[in-house]
Amino acid sequence: MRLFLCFLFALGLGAVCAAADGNDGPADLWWVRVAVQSRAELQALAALMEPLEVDRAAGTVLLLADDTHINRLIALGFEPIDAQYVSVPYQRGDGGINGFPCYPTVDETLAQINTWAQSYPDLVEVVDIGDSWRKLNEGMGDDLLVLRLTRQNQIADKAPWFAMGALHAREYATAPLLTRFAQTLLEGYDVDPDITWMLDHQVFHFLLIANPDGRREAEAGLFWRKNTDNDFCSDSNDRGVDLNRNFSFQWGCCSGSSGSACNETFRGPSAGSEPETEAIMQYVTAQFPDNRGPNPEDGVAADAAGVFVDIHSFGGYVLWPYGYTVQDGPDNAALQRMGRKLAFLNGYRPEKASASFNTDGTSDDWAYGDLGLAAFTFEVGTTFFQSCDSYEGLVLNPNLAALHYSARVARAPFALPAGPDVTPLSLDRTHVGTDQSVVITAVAEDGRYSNTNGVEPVQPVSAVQLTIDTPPWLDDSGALQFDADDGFFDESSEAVTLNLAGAGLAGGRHTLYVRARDQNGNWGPTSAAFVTVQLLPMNLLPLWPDPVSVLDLVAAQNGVP
Ligand code: 0X9
Ligand code: ZN
Repeated sequence: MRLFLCFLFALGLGAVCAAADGNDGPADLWWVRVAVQSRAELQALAALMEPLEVDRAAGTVLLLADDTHINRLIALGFEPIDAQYVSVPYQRGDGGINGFPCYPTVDETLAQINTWAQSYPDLVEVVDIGDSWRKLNEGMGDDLLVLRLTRQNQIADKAPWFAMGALHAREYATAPLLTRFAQTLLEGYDVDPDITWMLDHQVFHFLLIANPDGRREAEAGLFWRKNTDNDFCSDSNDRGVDLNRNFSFQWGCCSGSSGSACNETFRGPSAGSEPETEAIMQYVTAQFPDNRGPNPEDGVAADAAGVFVDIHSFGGYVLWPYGYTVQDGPDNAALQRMGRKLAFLNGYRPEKASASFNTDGTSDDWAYGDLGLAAFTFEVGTTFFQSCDSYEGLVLNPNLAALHYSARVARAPFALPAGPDVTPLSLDRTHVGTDQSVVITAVAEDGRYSNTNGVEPVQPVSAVQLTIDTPPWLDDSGALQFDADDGFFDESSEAVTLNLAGAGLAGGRHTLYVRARDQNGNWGPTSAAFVTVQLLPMNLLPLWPDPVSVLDLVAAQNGVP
């Protein structure tokens, strides 16, 4: 069961709720500021957990705390003043592939999808997009399930984002990485401001396991790559079609695949012959706009929406189309720019997919070549059966950061990566009275590119703006402007500040949207923060209700009579 602990602020006008998972899963982490009255109190607190920042003048201490810590703090009579969500820490599930407990099996992944559908009915839809080869031909096998995430609301024009894992069965880390990314989205809704606006205004399509038949063979320990189509190289462990050579754009064109059935890169008998590739192409075509012009040399419009990511392993690359030819496509500069941005985040090498050798019939060439989507292949990790230690230590977090970025630009992936990032964005308080201001600081940074393969040009930041409750891509006419801390917008990295008065804002939680522009006029992606406006002046309110009632509240929330 999932319980919620709420920290009540100032007569309950604002509340921050932490999901307390009991034994069900990981606990959320919070930055919590706690009031301390004396050195002795601080000492007592330090015995419990590490004070990260002590402000003696204000009598506050900053802590990193999970729900258990927070319960303990409250029980000891400490007063949490504010709390800011950090993240849900990663925790291995039970089970997993034999010898690799960090990688959920096909069965576990499909069960997880259905569990999430039950737990998050306002965010999750499960779409059966077709059958695997075995299900279609042998009566066993699996449905191809898309985990579709978006907040059910009235918002129109949602930008689409698609990712798939395990198209190549043996690439163990791929599906778990995406599963984990989906989990961060689900658990971050209404808690993390960026995840909240993304789920409000975008749709995420996860085909976590694109090749379940092959994956089941790989789970049994075989280095299985293809699907299990038994019409080719029949009844052997080399049977099947390489699904990443079977997509219908430039299929078999360019010596980038094999016509021999037992080969690893066997392209199949015809373009899109396999049920898995057919289902993917049909689904993606139905869910995404067609951004292509009538001629192959027509580029995609700068404001075109749609990101497509295919996760593979291994090698440490961020690849973009085309793979079938060494010629640059019409949008190569934009794809390269976004590729360098993604590579900055996951630390990999950004390359056009044909850099080392040609491949034809791949998923990314199809998604870009046919539909004009910003399509990328990540080659994560250093081996197919990546150990859990290196997956958790090296692969997971940098790739979650890259995926998160790919999602934040889904509305205009051919344009937004040219603009500056706003990072970090911070507020000096999460709750503000109507007689107070909140000081918003940020760094706008235009140069967050990997320059390990060519150098991406960078421009000075020219403006940073804030809109309240309306995302800037919908309407920025009422935007407030940040000041450059050094007085001038003339560098590619600018520290900026804006004082936002609580006066005039309605009570309750607001979303602050911040974005920056460079001197070429390119806006970067939006970063958001939450602030809660207290209708009465903060200094007239007690900071915390009577401790006994708080303990009662926590007990009640935990079902203790
Ligand atoms: O060969 C492939 O399909 C990919 N490598 S893997 O080891 N995962 O099999 C590379 C594909 C490169 N080409 C494109 N991304 N277009
Ligand atoms: Zn692969």
